Amino acid sequence: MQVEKYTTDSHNEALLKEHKRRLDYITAAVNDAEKIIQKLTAFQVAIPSWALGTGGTRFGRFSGGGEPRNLEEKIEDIGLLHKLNQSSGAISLHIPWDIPENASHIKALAAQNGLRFDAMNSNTFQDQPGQELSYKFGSLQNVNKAIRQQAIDHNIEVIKYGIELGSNSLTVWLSDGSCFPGQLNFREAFQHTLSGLQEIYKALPADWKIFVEYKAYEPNFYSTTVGDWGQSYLYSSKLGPKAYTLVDLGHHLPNANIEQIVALLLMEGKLGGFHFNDSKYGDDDLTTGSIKPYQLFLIFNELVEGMDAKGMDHVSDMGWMIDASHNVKDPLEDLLQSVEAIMLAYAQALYVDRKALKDAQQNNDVVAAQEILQNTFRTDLRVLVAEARLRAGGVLDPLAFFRKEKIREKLIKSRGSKTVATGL
Ligand SMILES: [Mn+2]
Repeated sequence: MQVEKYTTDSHNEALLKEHKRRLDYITAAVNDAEKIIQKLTAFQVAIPSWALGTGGTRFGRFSGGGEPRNLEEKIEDIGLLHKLNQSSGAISLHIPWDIPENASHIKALAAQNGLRFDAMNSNTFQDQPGQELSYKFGSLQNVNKAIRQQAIDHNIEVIKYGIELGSNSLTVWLSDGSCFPGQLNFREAFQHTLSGLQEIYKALPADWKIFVEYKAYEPNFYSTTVGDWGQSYLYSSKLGPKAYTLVDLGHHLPNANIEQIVALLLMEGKLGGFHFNDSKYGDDDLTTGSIKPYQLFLIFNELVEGMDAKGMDHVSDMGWMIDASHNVKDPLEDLLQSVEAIMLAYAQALYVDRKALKDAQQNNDVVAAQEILQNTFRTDLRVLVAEARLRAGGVLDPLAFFRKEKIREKLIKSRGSKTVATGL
């Protein structure tokens, strides 16, 4: 779907005067606004190939129409998002939902859309048509060696696809676990999983990373073999320097202190990837920042502080991705909202007065520490995010543009109203 330059130009022109007024106000009030804008311009969040369609639950799925019918159209959708916000310049592929049949063609198409390939995602949580052995009782943890081998081989195949596309990381999320007490020998399940991951690790190219994603429960409801950050950390430290823990915001038990988890993993040099979403009750996969924006800010506060303490590059030293599902919203509008929330939380974290916070902590001044964080959170920095977008060639108000240009209607017209994208 092509967006003509004159449409973005006239959109920006119409909003420019008010934008400048707000920008002047905030740059006068905020120290280092220019530095924040530059960091925002560089920051990119990957969009997974399974997030372009309407999501569903086990009860149903209500497609909105115009969904991408193949990988090429998914790349075009992400290219469109990136064109509007200039912050979605990467795609994360899921195998086998989105196998790149012709890698050089897919690579070229992504490049045309200004996208690079983020982490590759394997799938041993479903049985595929024609698959010889079933993952019903787990993949890498399975008591059957042949099933474990099948899961190892699949992950190695995913790495091969990733090499062809120029990706440099593999995310392994296992649904392995048990639904009932007694079903599983925990130690044996761990050992099997570890040796499977070790085989996959051996197949990684020298400059690749492997991310071990954890999840507290679902689809298994009694135990999960990579159930929390401690277990993920055990695997990633036993595997070696190319292995990292991946934090998905929705994969914790209720009220877990995710900002503290992030801080400690960064301290140990073992946080490699991050999946954004939001939730009220479980792994709800809702729009990032829609339920707990303050928590998102607190997490970003630890991310920025922890990465700076290690001298890490905010853009390239972490795999940033949205991992959400869109049950009732237009997926593209939902993704625009998520990216906006992420950029805003990042901007706020960059704006925290580190020295003042450190002083408050050293003096046990609890009130001052809270004031510093909450004053930052309550400062409206949205105009800095918009300015970064504008400078990079995007539009001032992506959602308004999407609606005014009737982009979904155009997609339905060209793709049809009954299309269903592969994915969740
Ligand atoms: Mn995830």
